[in-house]
Amino acid sequence: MYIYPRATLHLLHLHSTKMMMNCLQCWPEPVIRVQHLSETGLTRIPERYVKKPSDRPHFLDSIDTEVNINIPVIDVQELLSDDMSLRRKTAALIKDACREWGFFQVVNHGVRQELMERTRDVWRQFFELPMEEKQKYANTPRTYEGYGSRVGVEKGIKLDWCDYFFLHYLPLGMRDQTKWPSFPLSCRELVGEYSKEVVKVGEKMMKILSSNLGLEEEYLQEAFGGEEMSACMRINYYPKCPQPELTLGLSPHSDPGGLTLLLPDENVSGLQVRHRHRWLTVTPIPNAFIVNLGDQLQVVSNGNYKSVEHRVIVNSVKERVSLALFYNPKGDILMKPAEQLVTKDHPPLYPPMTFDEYRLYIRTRGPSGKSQVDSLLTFHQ
Ligand SMILES: O=C(O)CCC(=O)C(=O)O
Repeated sequence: MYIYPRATLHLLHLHSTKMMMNCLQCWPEPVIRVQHLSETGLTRIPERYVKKPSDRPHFLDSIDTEVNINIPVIDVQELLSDDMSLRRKTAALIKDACREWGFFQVVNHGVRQELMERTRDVWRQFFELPMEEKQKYANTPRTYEGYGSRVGVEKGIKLDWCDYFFLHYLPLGMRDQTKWPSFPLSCRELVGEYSKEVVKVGEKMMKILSSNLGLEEEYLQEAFGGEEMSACMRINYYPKCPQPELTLGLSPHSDPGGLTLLLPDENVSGLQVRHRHRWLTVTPIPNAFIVNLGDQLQVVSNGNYKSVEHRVIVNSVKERVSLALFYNPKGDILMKPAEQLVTKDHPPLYPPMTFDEYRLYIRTRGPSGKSQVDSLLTFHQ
């Protein structure tokens, strides 16, 4: 049996109590919409968005001029096949992609192309609405639901060049459709239909990820709370930026939850994945979802899976829209390494913690690379 050092637990406890107390009901400074800034036609971005030189995108670094590297593209249709060997072959491709990249694109996933396109279009129309209409949904750091322009609640932090809309889809008790845009008229209906279909893809992926760890197919889903798992969506809107070389649309981060299924902009790339110390720009494949592993899978798999750092660059020519569906654990159950993956030689790397506690921790500072999940690592006596 492994004992988590008291100091670690104490630190976590202190940290979360302090965070709870600090967690604001409103943002620490007036919120400025990035889209508004962009539309004023400014030629220099405000200081708040200028990253320090080491955090700026180095455009040459992100483009491999010799070879065109992309994250793996996996056809998942065969996961439904009756032929066991075809299913195993696809599962093996996913296993390799998880080990080498933590990111991959899936095609033939079963979500209708027309549903994907309409949902993305409806969000594009939402961001094109007059500001007064969008402001009706302005969010606060209490639940983050609604129209937002920052993540971290610490006063004075650097900001990203992005506005977003955040909503809860599951569990049902957290779904409040009155907080979703009522205009465009089809928005609520499309979001419901789209999320239902994408969650099904997430369920399928969780089974494969479980089996690939040598666990029962249902293990990860159960660890996430079974039918009470949670799912939320963040629709990102990256306006045109006059000085894209100085800022980022989204700072480096790993996703705090389980799995992310991202529908990127079909016309504008921007997502970069850190791979072997380099930032690589993902080239989206039409009608694919970009799947990546989050911190909770790193925790439950006891480090066998790694969440991977990613960020978003912006450009001066075209705005970009992306839809991220986060497949997450239920908020109040303890997430900890699976016992089957803990041995004498491979002790538990992470202390038990609920996803709600962890997310609060993340939201204090906003995106911070992999420092947050890494700070949970326990040291064994
Ligand atoms: O816009 C993208 O391509 C990535 C978005 C993302 O990383 C996020 O919403 O967490």
